[in-house]
Amino acid sequence: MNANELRESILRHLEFSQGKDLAHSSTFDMRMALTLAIRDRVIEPWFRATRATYAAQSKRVYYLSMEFLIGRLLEDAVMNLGLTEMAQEAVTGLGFDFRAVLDDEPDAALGNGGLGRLAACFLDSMSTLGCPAYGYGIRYEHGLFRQSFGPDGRQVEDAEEWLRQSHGWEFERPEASFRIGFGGSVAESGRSAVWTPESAVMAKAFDTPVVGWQAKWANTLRLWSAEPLRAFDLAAFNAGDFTAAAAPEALARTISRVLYPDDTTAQGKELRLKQEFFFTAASLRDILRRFSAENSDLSALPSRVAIQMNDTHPAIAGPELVRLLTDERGMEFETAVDTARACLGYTNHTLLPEALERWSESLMGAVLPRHMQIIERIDDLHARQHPTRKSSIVENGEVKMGDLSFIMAHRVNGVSALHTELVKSTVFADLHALHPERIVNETNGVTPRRWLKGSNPGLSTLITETIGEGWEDDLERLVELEPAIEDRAFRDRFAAVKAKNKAHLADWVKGEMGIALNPDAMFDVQIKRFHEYKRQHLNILETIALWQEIRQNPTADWAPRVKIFGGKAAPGYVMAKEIIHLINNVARVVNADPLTRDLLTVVYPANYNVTMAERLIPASDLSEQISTAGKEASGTGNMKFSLNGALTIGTLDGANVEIRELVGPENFFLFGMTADEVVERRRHPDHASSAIAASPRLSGAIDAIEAGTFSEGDRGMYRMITQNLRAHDYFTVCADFDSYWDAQRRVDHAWFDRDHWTRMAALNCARSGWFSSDRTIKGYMNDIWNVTPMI
Ligand code: GLS
Repeated sequence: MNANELRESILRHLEFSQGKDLAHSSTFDMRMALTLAIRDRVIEPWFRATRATYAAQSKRVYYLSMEFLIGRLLEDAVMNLGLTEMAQEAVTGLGFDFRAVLDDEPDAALGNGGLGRLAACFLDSMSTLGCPAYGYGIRYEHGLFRQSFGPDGRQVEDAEEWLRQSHGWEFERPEASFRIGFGGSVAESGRSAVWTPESAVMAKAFDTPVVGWQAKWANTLRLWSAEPLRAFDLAAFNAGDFTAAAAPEALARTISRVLYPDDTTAQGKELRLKQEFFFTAASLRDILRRFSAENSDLSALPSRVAIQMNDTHPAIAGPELVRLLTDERGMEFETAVDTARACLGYTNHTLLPEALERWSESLMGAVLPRHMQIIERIDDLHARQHPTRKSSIVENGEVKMGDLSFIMAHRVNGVSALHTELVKSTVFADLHALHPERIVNETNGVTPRRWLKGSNPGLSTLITETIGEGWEDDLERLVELEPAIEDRAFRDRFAAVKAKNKAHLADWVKGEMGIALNPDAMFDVQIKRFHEYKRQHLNILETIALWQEIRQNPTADWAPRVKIFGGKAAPGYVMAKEIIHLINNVARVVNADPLTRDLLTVVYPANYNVTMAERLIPASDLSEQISTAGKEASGTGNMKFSLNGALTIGTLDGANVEIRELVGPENFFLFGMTADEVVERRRHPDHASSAIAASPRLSGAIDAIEAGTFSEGDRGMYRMITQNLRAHDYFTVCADFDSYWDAQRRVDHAWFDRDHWTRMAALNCARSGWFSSDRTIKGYMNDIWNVTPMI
């Protein structure tokens, strides 16, 4: 395709898809026309990949996930097709600002955080590697809520409206519709049973093609939307009861209406269970339909189908697949369990006890009566096969979805080396002892296309000029940068790229928030969901202590810093919202202080999302990865920062451990207790108070909060935070404070030798190639799915 053809294609879509002529087209019209012109280019690789998969009768991967945090798609697709310059030329030539057109696309926030973004990176890698795959999820009408801050600095939540404008990427597939039932009764007859649901909705498919790097392959993201069986109750309408007339539709649509805004917290809500069953059941029906079109022998299922359960959210896939194989296809129960297990894999993403899903037996029995029976039979079978096991799936009136997933999967994986070891030694210790071959590790990764090539064009150009092309899908080639890093000229260019990215970010912050940032200051960034274990409060306490110390000694040699925060708190998570509230008010006070103005600034732009991450990460100097050791399963933001040449200050938690090993301990600012030390330290009832008593800086910071310094004299405002720190401090903020402070001063010290800093930053980039999600997906393909690449 040449620039002229692209231009013609855009004009054609403006006219025939948008119904506009160029003169009257809006930015939206241009964005839609460009999207459709680009989508047209994706069709060829998409069809080619589908045909090749059918022709080779190859095994397919089905990635079942409640969340796909895909963000914007246009810029990524244009880049993967190699059309960036051409598209820019065409759009500019038609009188539009290319950046503004790209920025017009809503950020599809169909996920909460790391778990959902990982699924999106995996889609990109599976398409890049030529792994035949489908992503299956829910087409939420409203993604993660939009965050703003009230005048008092508190988080305000509003519904997110990504589907308000039509979504140019998707294809509606009304022929792929399945009836999904809930409740009702079960009639047993001999070996099988007949489930008669009490209510049902239709699951209708919407397909988005996912094109890989250089368009060698494309897969499908299939999202299910819930629709009523009967849209409208005409009798009720004719009788004048308009509300009743609309009721069936409203009720059905509720199922795919909103994404649960909770990360790492189990939701004991009936609607959530229905959402989980809804998309899992529709996906399995679709998988079996596709299988049966090519095969008549169900025993071949595991050789053609690999189903990955992304966390326990699709865990009902085990019993549902057994039900489909037995009740609907006549397979014998034990054979069905073995067949299902040979297809299924389960990824565990967290050890937090509150996040391990459990459903009450009574709710499960009411919503999915047949599945409850099957779960009990699976439990019995496992107990018979392993009589030494002390616990069971159903216990104390609850169904433990983690145990169910483990027992129904042939492989269970953790998401970083440390996390996998903890999976073995804690939550699944007893099951691991019975099935020692089942747990494997697949350390997370991120797609270098979006997180380096697309979001950091300056650094990408420098890399290509230094080591040549081809690193985008062979990221370990970044090590070839190492000899160049010894060169002062290269380091200067590396530093210049960072400086430019920072200047861009500073412009954006000025425009969004009216705050002027000193672009020569260190940009110190913590962006992620708000959770006590992630310890944004540790960061803000250190900020307060630093502010106090600068005030006492303003002429000392301080490294100027901009502390940047970003992230949302679950609407029901009061403590996390209080931490947000505190950060905003510390920012208000600190930024107004003329004594510290040039040395310390705190900014917290609202509504952090994928698009904002793409803006912030390339402009960061310091990456805050400061979770309580043992609590962050992996992290993936940590990898993106390191890849973009930010240094990490962090604990030995999640994938930080592997990052530090790979980039070298001398290029990483380590602090804090290890996971074992945290457990040991918590045994001392005074672990927090003794740490506070021993640290004048920490007590000074807590005292300032309690004196009303950040709450206009209101001494009780942040009682919830300070009392928790003084009394329980489960996440050991106090015990780690001094170590964190010292590490931050090592950071300051390193910052003064800017050339050395740049050297460390460049080494972080050069040694981060292993964190490509391509490497992760190859691991899944080999260790779990037994699928070979098609390209
Ligand atoms: C999470 C973990 O908290 C992250 O550490 C991890 O990187 C991510 C992807 O594996 O999964 N688990 C979770 O429930 N939400 C996450 O982001």
